[in-house]
Amino acid sequence: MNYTTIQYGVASGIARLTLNRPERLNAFNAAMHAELRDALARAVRDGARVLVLAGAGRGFCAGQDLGERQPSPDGGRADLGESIERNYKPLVLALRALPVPTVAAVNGVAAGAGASLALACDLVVAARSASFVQAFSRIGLVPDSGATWFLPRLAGQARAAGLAMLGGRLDAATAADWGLIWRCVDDAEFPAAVDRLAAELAAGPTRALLRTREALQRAWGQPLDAQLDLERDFQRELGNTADYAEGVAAFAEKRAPRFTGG
Ligand code: LHQ
Repeated sequence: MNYTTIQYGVASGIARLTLNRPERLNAFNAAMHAELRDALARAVRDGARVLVLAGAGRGFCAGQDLGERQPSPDGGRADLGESIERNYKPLVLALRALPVPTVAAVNGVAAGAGASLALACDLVVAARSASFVQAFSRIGLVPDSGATWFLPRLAGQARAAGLAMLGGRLDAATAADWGLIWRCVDDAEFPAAVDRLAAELAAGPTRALLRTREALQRAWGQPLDAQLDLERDFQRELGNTADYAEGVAAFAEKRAPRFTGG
């Protein structure tokens, strides 16, 4: 598939996927959804060990392209549920299930479903000038693409309600203070910080990182006893991997491990 709304490339185990409609702050249209789905699957086929999601130009992603989903002239009966069913839900689930760690490199404003997309990634690093906007209430909608699930879990109920109901801009530094994202870095250091993070994850014990994602996610929905069982099962599995053997050998030999993801 040829891409017209995203840029895609893989090098040194790092797949970089850049939303590329800068004149619309990288808002989603139907083509971008199709290309994103294609590129996520391609990154795995290309042997990537980490996926970095970023935006071209001054924004990260402004959510749904509002020019494409206008209310119908006869009284606002556009079926937005269909957009979610067909595009947003599969995208969020595909990201959460991607068999490599994911990084959202939030270079600028992330609004509406664009913010949800970032929060669906394993780690979110944002430039200090970036911001997060739960734009939905401003246009009479409910937060979607997982926002009502992510926000209270990450930032707590009170902050989730303020963000979602008021729809104001949250600057990247406050987003980091509130635990919504992993880190906020100065703009000048942002590209290098993203590269370092991506390289570290690409050289990591991929299977262990994926089981870590899964364990952290399942912890939200089950009691401690069940979580301890899950950790036991994952540890049992990972104890038989080449990466565990390598990690222990590297420790004994006082050198950095060379993980292969196996
Ligand atoms: C845009 C957009 C945009 C088109 C900026 N569309 N052009 C799911 C199911 C189905 C349908 C409904 O939606 C959903 C999920 C959602 O994502 S709903 C939420 C949709 N997104 C929004 O409501 C955000 C709308 N945008 C904004 O509020 C602002 O643009 C933000 C806060 C993102 C950035 O503000 P500024 O930095 O001041 O930039 P700007 O407003 O000047 O935008 C720059 C250009 O980008 C401008 O075009 P222009 O031709 O005037 O230069 C905007 O019209 C365009 N743009 N967002 N979502």
